[in-house]
Amino acid sequence: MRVSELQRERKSYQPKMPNVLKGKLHAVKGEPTESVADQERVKELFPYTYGMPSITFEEGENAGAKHEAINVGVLLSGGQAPGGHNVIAGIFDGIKALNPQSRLYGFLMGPSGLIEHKYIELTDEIIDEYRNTGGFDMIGSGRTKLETKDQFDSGLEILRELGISALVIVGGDDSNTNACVLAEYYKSIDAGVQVIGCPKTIDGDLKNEQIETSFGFDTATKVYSEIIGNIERDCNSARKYWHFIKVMGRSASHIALECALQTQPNICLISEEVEEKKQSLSQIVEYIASIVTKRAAEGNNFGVALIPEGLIEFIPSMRSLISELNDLLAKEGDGFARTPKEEQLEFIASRLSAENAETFRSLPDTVAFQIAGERDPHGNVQVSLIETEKLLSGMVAKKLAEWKKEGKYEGSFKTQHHFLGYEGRCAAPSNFDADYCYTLGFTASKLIEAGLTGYMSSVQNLTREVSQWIAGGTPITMMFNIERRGGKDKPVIRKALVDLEGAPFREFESHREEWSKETAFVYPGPIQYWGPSSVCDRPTKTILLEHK
Ligand code: FBP
Repeated sequence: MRVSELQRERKSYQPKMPNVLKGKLHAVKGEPTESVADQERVKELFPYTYGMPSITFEEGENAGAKHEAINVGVLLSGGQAPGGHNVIAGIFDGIKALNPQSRLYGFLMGPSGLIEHKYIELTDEIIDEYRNTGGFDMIGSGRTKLETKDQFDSGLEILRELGISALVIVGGDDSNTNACVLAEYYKSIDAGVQVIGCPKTIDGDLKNEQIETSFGFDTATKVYSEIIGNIERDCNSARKYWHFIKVMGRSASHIALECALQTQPNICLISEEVEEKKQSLSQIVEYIASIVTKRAAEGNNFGVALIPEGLIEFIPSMRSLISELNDLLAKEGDGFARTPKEEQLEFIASRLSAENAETFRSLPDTVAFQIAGERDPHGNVQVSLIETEKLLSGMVAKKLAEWKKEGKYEGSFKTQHHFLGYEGRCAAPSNFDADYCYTLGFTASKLIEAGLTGYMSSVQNLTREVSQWIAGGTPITMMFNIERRGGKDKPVIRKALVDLEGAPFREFESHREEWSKETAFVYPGPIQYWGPSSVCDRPTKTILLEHK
């Protein structure tokens, strides 16, 4: 692999770790836990891993530590997030510190590597090449769902063959849900394999009282904010375009909100608010058009609007359309695929209920095709493929043309479109993510050492200095509730959407009126890896506000 100068220098960065992980420690058990909802149902489904206590590591003698060599497996699941390689490095260093003969195996391309027995042994040389780098390319990632007994048994075969007694699954809410199901199954058959989860996703929606943030959110939002700031500066220099910028985050709007707090754009939509206020597409369009009109009246025919990727699914009429479409495509997907392209939209419209058919027919063809496109393995609409930014700017242009005729708007509306997603997911991790990920990995090795299973590695106190971070483990069942998925009730980790009563949204809400009128742009600039700690180590505004 060719190595850049930055990478060469960055390789020698030694991630900071909480003091507690530096010496001898022991696991302190908290009270028995309960799931966030549906306690009886979840307890019934997870008799072996329900109710376990939270774990906090404290300084002191290692109690009951196993010092013999252990073999551990790791796999990366789902979308890339900056810092994944440091999680692996943390596990590696952790198990080697326990016993230098310990071995770490990486399953290739996500859960499918476990099922299909594709793996590599991760040696010192490999690990060193990837320390503090972005990406998941050390072992690759994938979205195969790990959920059937056959898959679990096939996984167990290779784990046994390699003498692996613990598996770390690095993933988002769905992957950690499956990690818990796997932990439960292996415990129920006394397989002798521990399963530990690790909270990953740039979307920031795997968080709760125990998990303060998922890794990758910090770096990805800093990368997007840098780019948004650059666009804002260009926008404020030329003063002739409205920039519509869609940002990733499949469902939750945490990314959009964090970027708005960092860059102060004129408009930022928050999907959760749209849902709460039951806003229609035309109301959203009018909201944007009215801001464009007010700015035009001041001679400002330019601006920046942030659109969260998942918006479309939070507009009630679109949500209802998508849900009917999901069922329809599940049943008649083959028929749809066989239909000639020019008849496909009508194939769908004619099979929908009257109300949803009307919504579907009102969409531009390109967007209608995108909404009817292929689902991901978890059954999600692939919102990253839907060009919401173009849909909205097109509809705003139409509205402004109407208002112009009525004498309500005087101005010019020229647009540029951007989608910020993939460019942030593999960035070199910020100091925060480099430290956090390494600590998560090291903590996972300590949970393994303590003989635990069905736990997620959890690190708290993240707005303090790293030395004061608290390392421990949270039983995954604690995060469960029952949700309707694919027509069935399933135990899943509850996704954290933007809390409209929470401090980050409140902060945004208190400023958005001012930001919409004035040009209050902030240009955060690129992530810094060396320099003053106030610049290099600062966490996101979201976590700072949440833990004020
Ligand atoms: P995870 O939840 O798996 O971390 O992935 C998040 C994400 O980056 C979303 O923001 C985005 O909608 C999706 O992945 C894109 O998926 P893909 O990489 O399969 O195109």
